[in-house]
Amino acid sequence: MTNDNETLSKYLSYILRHKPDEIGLQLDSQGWADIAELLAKSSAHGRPIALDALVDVVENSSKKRLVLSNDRARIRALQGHSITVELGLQPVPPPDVLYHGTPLKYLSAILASGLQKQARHHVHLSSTVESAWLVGRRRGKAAVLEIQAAQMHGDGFAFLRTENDVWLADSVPAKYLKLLTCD
Ligand code: HQG
Repeated sequence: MTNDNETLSKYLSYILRHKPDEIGLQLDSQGWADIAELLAKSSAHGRPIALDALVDVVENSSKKRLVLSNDRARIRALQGHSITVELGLQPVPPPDVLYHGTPLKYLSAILASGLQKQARHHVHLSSTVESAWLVGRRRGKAAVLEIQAAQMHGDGFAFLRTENDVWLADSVPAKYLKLLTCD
C-alpha cells in the first residue's frame, strides 16, 4: 500500500463513516454510497479520485476499511461509523478472550470505568494481541487489555464480528478487563 493509497483510504473512510455531508453525498440506511456519485461529488469539492485508485484501495488496503457491493456500483465502510447506519451484522459468540489496545494515558480511566464507545457506534476489540498493539500504538505509548469475552457473552452481552475480524461490543464493564501488557 503506497502513501497515496493510505491517504485515499483515510479520506474515503472519513467521508463514508463520518461526513458524507461534507461533499453533499447521501448514504442509504446501510451506509452504501453510489460510487459514480461519490466520485463526481468528491471531484466537485476539489478532490478528484480515479475509479481505478478507489478499487485499488478497497481491494489492497491492509486495513480493509471499505467494501464494494456485489455489483461493484456501491461502496461502504465496514465499521467505525459515527453516523447512524445499519451494518446488518448478526450477533455471534466471541472467543474466550479478546484484546483492546489503547493509549497508555487512558489506561487508569478504562480500568476504573470500563470501555466506552466514545464517538463510534461500538467499542472495537481485536482477536489478537498483535492487532491490539497496532491500534493502541497509533497514538504513542500504549497498553493492551485482555477481555473475558466468553464470560461477558454468558452474562448476556452481544458481540458482532465484521468481515475483517474486528469484534464490536456496546461496552465492556471493568470487571471483564485486565491489563495484559503496557509500554
Ligand atoms: C478509549 C482504527 C477513557 C479507547 C483502529 C480508544 C481500530 C476510553 C478511544 C479502530 C474509555 C476511542 C478503533 C474510557 C474507551 N476512558 N478512554 N472509559 N473507553 N476509551 O479511535 O479502539 O484506522 O474511537 O481505548 O485501528 O482506538 O479507523 O477507537 O483509545 O481498528 O480503520 O477511547 O479505529 O481503525 O478511540 O480504534 P477510537 P479505537 P481505522
